[in-house]
Amino acid sequence: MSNDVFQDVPVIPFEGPDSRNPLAFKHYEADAVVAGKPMREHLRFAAAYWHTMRNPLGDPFGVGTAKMPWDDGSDSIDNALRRADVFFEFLGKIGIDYYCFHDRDVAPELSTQGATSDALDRVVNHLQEHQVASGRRLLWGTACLFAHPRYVHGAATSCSVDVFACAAAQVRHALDCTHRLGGAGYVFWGGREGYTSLLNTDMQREREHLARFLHMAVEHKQSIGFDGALYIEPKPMEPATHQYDSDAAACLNFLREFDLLEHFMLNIETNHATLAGHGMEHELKVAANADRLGSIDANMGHPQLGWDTDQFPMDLADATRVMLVVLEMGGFTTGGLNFDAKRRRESFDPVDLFHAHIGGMDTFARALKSADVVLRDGRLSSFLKQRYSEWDSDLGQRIEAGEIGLVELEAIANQRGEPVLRSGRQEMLEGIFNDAL
Ligand code: XUL
Ligand code: CO
Repeated sequence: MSNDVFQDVPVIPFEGPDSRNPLAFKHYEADAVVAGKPMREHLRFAAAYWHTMRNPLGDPFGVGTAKMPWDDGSDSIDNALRRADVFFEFLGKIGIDYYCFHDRDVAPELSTQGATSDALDRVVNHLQEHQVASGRRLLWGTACLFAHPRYVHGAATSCSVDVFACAAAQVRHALDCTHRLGGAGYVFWGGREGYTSLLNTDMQREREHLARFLHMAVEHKQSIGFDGALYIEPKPMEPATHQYDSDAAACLNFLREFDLLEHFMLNIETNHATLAGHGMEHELKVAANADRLGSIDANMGHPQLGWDTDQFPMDLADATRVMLVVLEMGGFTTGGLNFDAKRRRESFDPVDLFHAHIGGMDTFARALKSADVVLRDGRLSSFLKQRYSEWDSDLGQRIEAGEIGLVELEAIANQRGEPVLRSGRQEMLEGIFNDAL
């Protein structure tokens, strides 16, 4: 099954921070124990099939540049099987334990529904053989409900009931494939579940259809005995002008409104947070506070580009903020860090796949260690606790317990006089955080 297309690339070794070898890890040491468990178990890295194997690196102004000598560009099943071989060779050399895919990344869409389904089943069998041979696992699967022209008006939110049925067929099959591969989760990202104009959109009807669709997925999941997590992946826009899953708070509200909350976790992506006008840390905390942080699409945007550039996560401070939330919630269970990231168009050589993933993995290894330092140091958490300590007083406790009303508080406020406030010390705290990096 091996093509050995990456002949010039060794299995990437850990050489430590003094190494100058670009094809070595300086910080990611899979089995080194940090905060009580090996790095690989904390980080649960996954490679995204769509970017690693299928992204030609085009942009709105130019065609793809990626060199993929193993790919003949055809929609043949042989080509699809060969790509899977190359992908698992890549996973083995880079040392990534998990992967994620859309149905249409791994297998072609053919001229009939039956042929397309058969193609997917054949490729999934092949992926399964690779999983067994390598011990690597599926972090999550998903269905591509946004690329084919039939989804121009959306999939579960299409004005066409026939399109809704096509989307249902695709999700049914993708869920079964994910189950068959022992996937730890399944993602819904609503790329076209939204609108470009409210003049032609019945927003409430579309939201109700989306909820019904998700309920069907829950029912199907239960009927086949799939016990992986279901995730919603928030994103505010692009390609739609507005997506119904626009950010973590909107998703939580949607799930609550339609009685879906107990069935779904969130898969939070850094660049989507940026597009929503939030920090990644904000999105993660919103999800974690609701006990709904399931998994992460680890990437980053560009400060000067207002679109989803899906760059590899190389920002140590931001990655440390991510790992702080992950450690504080006790780590991933079904989720992990999926590199939903693509190389720049200028980085077109196959070896750049390695440089990109090494960079992202080393960033998160350092982030894990830095977050552990922050937590063990304890100054930030004790400052936070201290900042709210007045709420531990008798008065604070009575307010929190709902034992006191406006009139009684007015009397207390009049009696106590002007409150004495303490500084928020933001810059001091930022310094403490930076010390840990
Ligand atoms: C698109 C995006 C998707 C999802 C899976 O911005 O992030 O690739 O992660 O459909
Ligand atoms: Co994503």
